[in-house]
Amino acid sequence: MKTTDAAVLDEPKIHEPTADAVVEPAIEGRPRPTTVGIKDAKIYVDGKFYTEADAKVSVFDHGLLYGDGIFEGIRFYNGRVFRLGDHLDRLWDSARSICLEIPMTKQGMTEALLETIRQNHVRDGYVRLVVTRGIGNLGLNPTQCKWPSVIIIVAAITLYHENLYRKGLTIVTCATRRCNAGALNPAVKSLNYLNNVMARLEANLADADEALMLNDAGNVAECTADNVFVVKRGQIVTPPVTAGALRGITRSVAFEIAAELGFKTLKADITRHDIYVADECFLTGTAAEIVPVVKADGRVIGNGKPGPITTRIIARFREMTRETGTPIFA
Ligand code: PXG
Repeated sequence: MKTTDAAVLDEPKIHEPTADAVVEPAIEGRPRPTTVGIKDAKIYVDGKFYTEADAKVSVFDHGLLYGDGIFEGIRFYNGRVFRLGDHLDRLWDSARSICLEIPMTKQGMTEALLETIRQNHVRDGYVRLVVTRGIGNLGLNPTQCKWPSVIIIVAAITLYHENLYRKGLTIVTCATRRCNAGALNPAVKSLNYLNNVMARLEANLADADEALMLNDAGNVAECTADNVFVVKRGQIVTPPVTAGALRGITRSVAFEIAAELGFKTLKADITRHDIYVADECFLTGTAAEIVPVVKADGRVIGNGKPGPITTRIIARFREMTRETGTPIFA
C-alpha cells in the first residue's frame, strides 16, 4: 500500500465495515405483506412493469427525501375508469404549480394507466398515480433532479367497512390545522401529506373514523382525504377551495348529482356549529366514495342515521360509477 503519495493521503477514507458489524434493522426476514391485494400484481415504474417486491425508487429521489412530487388516487368500476380526464387535469395542474414537468403527454399517461390496469387483470379497483421529482442529491434544490419518475400502482381497495356506509361515520375535530395556502397550498396534491397524516393520527387516537380539519380562521376545511358536506333544510353546502378544501372530483360529482336531483347547492364557509346542527352530513372522496357522517365531536347529527338526501346521492353515485367512465378493455 502506498503511504507517502499526497494524492492518496487526500483521498477520503472509506470505512470498511468490520467483520462482526451488524447493521440493524435487517430487511431480510421482515414480513413483506402484499399491499395491493392483487395476485402477481404488476406495477408501472418509468415505462416498465415490476412485481411488488421489485418496484422501487432511489433513496435519492426527492419524492422520498422531501415529499417533492404529486399524486392522484383514481377509481375504476366495472371495466371503466371514473373521471379519468378530471384526475389527469388536476395532476397536470399540481405539476404546473410546483414546476414539475411530467415526462409524458396526457394521452401517453392515459395509455400507460389503462395498460397497467389490464396487466393486473382486474375490472374494479383503485389506481395510485405518482410523479416524483426524481433522483437528485441531498440538497433540496429541485434543479438537481433531471428525470421525474412516473409510478402507477393498481390496487384492490375499499376504504371503509361496508357497515359504515349503512351506519355512518363518527368524526372528531383535530387540533392540527389544514395548511394555509401561503405555506403549502392544499390545492396541490403533493407527496407531502404529513399535515393530513398528523390529523389522521388524531382521529386514530380519539377512536374516530375520520378527523375534521379546520383552517387558520377556524372554519371547516375538509377531512384528511375527503371533502365535507352538510345538508340543512334541503340545501347542500360544502366549503370553498379558499377554505382549504381540495377541489375534489367526487365533490364535483356530488354537486352534479344534487343539482340533477333538484337540490340547492352552495359553496360557502361553514363552522363546526353548522355540522352539529346539520340535518345530514357526508364526506366525498375517491377512495371513500360518498359516506354518511352521523356523529361529530360527540354530537349526534340529525337523527343519528344516514339522511334521506345523502342516501339518494349515494344511490345515484353508484349508478354513475358503474355506467360511465373511460373503457379499459375496449
Ligand atoms: N381532500 C384531500 C386532502 C384529498 O387528498 C380528497 C379531499 C377527495 O378528492 P377526490 O378528488 O378524491 O374526490 C382527497 C383525495 C386515499 C387518498 O387513497 C385519497 C386522497 C389522498 C390521500 C389518500 O384514500 N385524495
